[in-house]
Amino acid sequence: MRLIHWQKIGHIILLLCYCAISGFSQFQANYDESKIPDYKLPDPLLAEDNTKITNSKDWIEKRRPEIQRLFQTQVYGITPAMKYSMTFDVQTDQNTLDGKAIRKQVTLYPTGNPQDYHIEMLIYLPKGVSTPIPMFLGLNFSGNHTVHLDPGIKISSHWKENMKRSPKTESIDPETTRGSASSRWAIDMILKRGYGLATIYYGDIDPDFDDQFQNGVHPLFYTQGQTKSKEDEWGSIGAWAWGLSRAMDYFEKDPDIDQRHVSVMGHSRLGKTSLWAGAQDQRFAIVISNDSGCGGAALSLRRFGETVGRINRSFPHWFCDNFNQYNENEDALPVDQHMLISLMAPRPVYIASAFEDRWADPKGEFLSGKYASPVYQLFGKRGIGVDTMPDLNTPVGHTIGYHIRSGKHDVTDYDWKQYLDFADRHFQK
Ligand code: GTR
Repeated sequence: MRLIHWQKIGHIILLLCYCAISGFSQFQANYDESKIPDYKLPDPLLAEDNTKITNSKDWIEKRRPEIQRLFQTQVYGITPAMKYSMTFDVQTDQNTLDGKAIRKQVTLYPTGNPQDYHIEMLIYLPKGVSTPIPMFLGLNFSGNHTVHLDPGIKISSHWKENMKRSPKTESIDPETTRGSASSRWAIDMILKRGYGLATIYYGDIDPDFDDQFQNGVHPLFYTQGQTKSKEDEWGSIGAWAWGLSRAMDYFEKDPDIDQRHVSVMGHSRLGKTSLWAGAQDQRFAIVISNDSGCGGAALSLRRFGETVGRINRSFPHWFCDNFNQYNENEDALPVDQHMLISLMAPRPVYIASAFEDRWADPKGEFLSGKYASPVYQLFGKRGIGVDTMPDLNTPVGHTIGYHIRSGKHDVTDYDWKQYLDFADRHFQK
């Protein structure tokens, strides 16, 4: 009798341990503002030695590097320095999209050796423009060939390999997927407004699944004997952001492109990525986050919708291992996402939310912009310029732009129109 009793208790303890560790199955997102725990955001303007930062010089020389280091070691992981000389091949078609565009397809060889690794970039430029063209750059989820029906877009070999991984997708005929994501890429509108668009399939840089970083670009950077990223080294978001910087390296060599006016844009996990790319690489003139949510623009300390613990358990490969320390332990975070936004200063940054995208915490995304604004003031710039969230479909902001549009987690023409207006304003077009 006694034995049975202890066995039962043992089983209950095991079950409780399992639940605590997995935490996952029972995760219940909080969507109630009144249930958000009290929290205190770290102050972007308070340096680690407790001095208050009051001017842009101290921000640039002292505080910014501190914050960047914390995001590197605690959140996204350190990105290795580029130790190779990248080379590339370009295929140009002067007459695509019914004569409206020039299409370039650029194969990037990050190590300089085509045998090691390659990444395919698709570029559309408006035709008939004699000056270098300002650009939007963004990673895509489903292959370059899905952004437009254009039959000339190459289908990436990495995309084909990724499709083979699942019985659900292995027999898909790639031709039937052309243009399937075109509603997210307002290519006609972008070209009409005088901008170019460049995009790369994110799986070309690092396939989006947890394989302890055996594929993608990570192994190119392992030191002798290393087989996976260390706790403070880059995960997939770090690698995707690195890929965006390689696109920028190419832009610097293409005289058709105005590399001083490149806006890096991303949606969702790729919005987290555009922010991290913009934070690390100041060559990006404008940074745009579309519905980036947890680990992107949303404040982690609010614990509204997706949380740090939930994201790390669902996607163990996105951030660095050190970020796991903050699972259900957000109060210990030395940074929150308003400080990621502050790393863009004084460059313009745009944060977009969608009303039905509660998982991404629209209010937390807005507040990041608001609480990054004091850093912009050091540069004599107005940040978001309002205290409370604007009405639906009513963009606000100065150097930090913000809107919440009606509808779901997605990228729509409405979003693109705001990004184009924002770029026109800041590039004085
Ligand atoms: C969700 C994830 C979000 C967001 C989204 C996406 O499953 O929880 O953080 O990034 O995926 O990238 O589509």
